[in-house]
Amino acid sequence: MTRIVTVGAAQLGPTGRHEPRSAVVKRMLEMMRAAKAAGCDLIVYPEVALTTFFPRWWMEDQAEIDSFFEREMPGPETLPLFEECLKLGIGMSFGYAELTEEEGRIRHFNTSILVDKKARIVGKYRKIHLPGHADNRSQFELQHLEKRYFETGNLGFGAWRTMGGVMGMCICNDRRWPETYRVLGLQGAELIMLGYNTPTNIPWEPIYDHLTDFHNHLCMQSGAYQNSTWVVGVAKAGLEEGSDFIGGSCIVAPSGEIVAMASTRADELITFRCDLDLARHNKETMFNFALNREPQAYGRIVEQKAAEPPAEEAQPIAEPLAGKQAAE
Ligand code: CDV
Repeated sequence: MTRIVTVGAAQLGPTGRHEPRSAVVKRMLEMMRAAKAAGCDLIVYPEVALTTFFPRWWMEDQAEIDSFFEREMPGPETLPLFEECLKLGIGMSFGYAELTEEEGRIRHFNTSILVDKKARIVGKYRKIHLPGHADNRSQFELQHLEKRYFETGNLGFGAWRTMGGVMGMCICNDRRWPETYRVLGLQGAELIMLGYNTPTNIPWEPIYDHLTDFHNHLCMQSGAYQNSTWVVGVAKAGLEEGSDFIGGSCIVAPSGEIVAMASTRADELITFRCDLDLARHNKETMFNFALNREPQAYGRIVEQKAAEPPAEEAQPIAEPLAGKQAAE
C-alpha cells in the first residue's frame, strides 16, 4: 500500500520593502496553480512569506513595525489564497508575522499555518527558537532582530492528522534543533514543513558563513532520518533589500536523502510524490521509539537549559598502569 502526498515546495525569490502583499499573493497564486497542474496535494511556502524579511532593520515606530504583521488570517489580501485552495482542492502552508490580542495584550508571533484541501486552517504553529538579538547593533548594515519583534511561540510543536498523514510544522531556526524534530517525531509526524529566511552572512558570527548551505541541508536531513519523516524546507531566496538569502529549498525523504532541490534563488516550484508509508519503515525498525528509546537517560534535555560541563577535573576510576612513567 502507498499513501502518496504530492508536495510542492514553493520557493520565493526576494520581496522588496514596499512591495504590496497583493503582488506577493499573485506570485503565490501562480505557483499554486502550477503545483496543482503538477498533481500536488499540498503546497508549502516560506517563513514570513507575505512581506520582506523585516527583522533585518532596527525600527522604533510601532506602527511601522506592525505594518509587516497580519491582524487576521485570512485578511482581505490573503483571502485569495484560501479561495484558490478551495477551488483547486489543494492544501497549503505558509508563514507570516502574526499580530494578535491574547491575555488582554497585543502579541507578535512568527507564525505558520496549515490549511487543508477545503481551505480550513487545521494547524497553527508559532516559532519557538527565535534567532538573532533584541539590541540595536547599528554597526551592522543588516541585523537580525527576531528577538525584538517576536515573542517565543506559545503553542508548542503540534502535529495534525490531515490530508492522509500526520503533519507537523516548524520555522527556520527551529530546523537546527534536534528537539524540534523529536517532539514532532514523538507525535508520529510523517511530514514536517518549514520555511526559512537564511542569510549567507551573519555579521556578528561569520565563522561558518561559508558552510551556510551545508548546514541548512545537514540539519534537515538528520532530522528526517532520525525521526523517519519527510521534511519539506522552503526558502525565501536571493538578494532581498541587501540580504543575500540562500536557496536550496528541498524535499528530504525519511532516509535522509534529498529527493528534490531548487536550483535557482528565485520563485521556483519543486515537487515530489512523497509516499508517507516510507516513513513507516524506520519508525518500525531502527527508530522504533517504543522499543528503543531510553527516556530515563534523557532527563537533562528538559531539566536543563544551558550546558553544564563537569566542574572538577576527572578522577581516575582505575589505574591499571599505576607507577609507570607517562610520556611528557
Ligand atoms: N529566519 C531565521 O530563523 N534565520 C536564521 C539565521 C539568522 C541563522 C536561521 O537559522 O536560518
